[in-house]
Amino acid sequence: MPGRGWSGVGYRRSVSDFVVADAVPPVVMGVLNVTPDSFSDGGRYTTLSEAVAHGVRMCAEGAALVDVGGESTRPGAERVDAETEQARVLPVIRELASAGVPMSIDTTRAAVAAAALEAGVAVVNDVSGGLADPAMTKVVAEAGCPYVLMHWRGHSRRMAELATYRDVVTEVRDELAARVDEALAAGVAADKIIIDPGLGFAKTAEHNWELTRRLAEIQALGYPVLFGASRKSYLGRLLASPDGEPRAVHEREAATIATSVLAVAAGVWGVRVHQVRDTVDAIAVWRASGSPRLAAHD
Ligand code: PMM
Repeated sequence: MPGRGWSGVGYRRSVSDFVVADAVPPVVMGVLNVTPDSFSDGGRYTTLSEAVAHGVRMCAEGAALVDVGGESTRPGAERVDAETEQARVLPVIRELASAGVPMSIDTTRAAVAAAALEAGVAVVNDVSGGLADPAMTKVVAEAGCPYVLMHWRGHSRRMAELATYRDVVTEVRDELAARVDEALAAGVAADKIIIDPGLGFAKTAEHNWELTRRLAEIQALGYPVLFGASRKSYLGRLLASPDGEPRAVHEREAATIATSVLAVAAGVWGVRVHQVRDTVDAIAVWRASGSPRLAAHD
């Protein structure tokens, strides 16, 4: 089964060759934000025991990675300092590591990434793709760990004003390619790199849909793609009430699952979601149906 339907989409290698923490693609990454203010789950897992229980649960539900984050990237969010970020994530990571839960650290800071790797995470998920902290690629290269490198143009506070593109897909592709080149130059191995178009990060709803429609152009860079649509505001806008009120964050699950499965059918390596079990179920349906691929990507 692994390998079928995954090769030959312009990848330098088959996505199925790219196994992280024993996970065969499509990988489900479960979100664990230990922040008081993330837009989707902020404030829900702020005690150690709640956060750990949720991480263990997502792993049991089929998350190949639990993505632990201690700084909100919600549009407009103010930054927290590195000490605060570290104090939020490290105790959770230590406990989840001793419970055998495979994890990534969602951080833009090299020092936080290094401490998290030391504490037991397997993967670094950097929403800035190395732009926010010039020391990040060196930390990743030295650790020899997989590196999720997302498209990003600036911190959350300034994100909205940076959402200007002539053609969002070619610009995201080219800017990602530049980040990949920098990671490679710093010594990160090509087979450790995963790219992510960064839905919602300096992107309007139209930009997100255009990237979703033309994922193949991002995949053509030759790296596995992670896709993170879960509960994002463009889904809230899609499902708005007739008077224009966006759908509430926790009522965007069906849309999240539909979007994630379409991305899987387009050949992504993984999806980053809050609701692991339902996503795993939906992917099981996709598999049982013969892993159909979107025609544009055949
Ligand atoms: N989105 C968020 C945070 N981290 N990481 C990656 N690689 N891709 C994403 O799309 C992404 C991310 C913001 O969502 P959240 O506040 O629900 O975690």
